[in-house]
Amino acid sequence: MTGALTIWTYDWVPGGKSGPRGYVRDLRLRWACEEAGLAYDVKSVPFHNRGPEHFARQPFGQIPFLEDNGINVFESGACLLHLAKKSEKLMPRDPKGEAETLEWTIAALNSIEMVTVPWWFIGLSQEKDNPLEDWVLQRLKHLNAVLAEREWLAAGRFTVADLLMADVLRLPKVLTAGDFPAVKPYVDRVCARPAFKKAHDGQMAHFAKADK
Ligand SMILES: N[C@@H](CCC(=O)N[C@@H](CS)C(=O)NCC(=O)O)C(=O)O
Repeated sequence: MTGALTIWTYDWVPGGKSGPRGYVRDLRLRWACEEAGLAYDVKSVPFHNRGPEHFARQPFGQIPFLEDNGINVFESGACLLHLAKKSEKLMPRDPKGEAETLEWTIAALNSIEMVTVPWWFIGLSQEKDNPLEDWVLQRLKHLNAVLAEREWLAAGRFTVADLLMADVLRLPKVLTAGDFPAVKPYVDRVCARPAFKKAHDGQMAHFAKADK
C-alpha cells in the first residue's frame, strides 16, 4: 500500500521462539490502518546505532512512530488515537461511545501494559517469586470480570480499544498467567479479525525480507 501515512519500525528484529517478531508494536498501527482501510507505507530504521534523526522523531529512541502529511506522532497509543480520528471504524463518533473508547484505550496502556511489561521483563531473569505476580493477577482478574459480561470493551462494538487491549494481552506469557476464562476467548475473537492477520503477515514479511 502507498499513501500519505508512513509507519516506522525497525529494519530487522529476531524471530524464533524468543524473538519479538510478530509482536513489534508497529503491528498496532498496521492493524488500525487495515481495519480503517487507510493506505500506508512502512519505513524502517536500524535497531542499533539509533542516531539523532531517530531521537528527533521518537524522544526515547523507540519505534513505532507515524508520519501523516508532515505531522509526526510517536507512542503507539497516540498513533492509534490519531488514526481513530480518521475513521469511525476505529472509534464511534457519539460522545458516550468515544469516551468509552478513550478510557479503555488508556486502560490497555496504563492499567494493563503498565503492569504486564515490567512483570514479563523481571520474569526473563527471575521466573520464581516475581514481585509483580500478584499485581498482574489482580489486574487480569478485574479485566476478566469485565470481559465475562461483554463482547467488546467499549460502545458495544469493536473499537481501537479492543485492538490495543488484545495486542497487550496476546503475549503467550500474559495469556497463560492465572486462570481467566474470559480473557483468551476475547483475545482470540479480536485477533481473528482479517485486519489483524494482514497486519501480522505484513510485519513478518517485512522482517523476513531483511533476513536475506
Ligand atoms: N510506549 C511505547 C513503547 C514502544 C516500545 O517499547 N517499542 C519497542 C519495540 S516494540 C522498542 O523500540 N524497544 C527498544 C527500546 O525501548 O529501546 C509505545 O507504545 O510506542
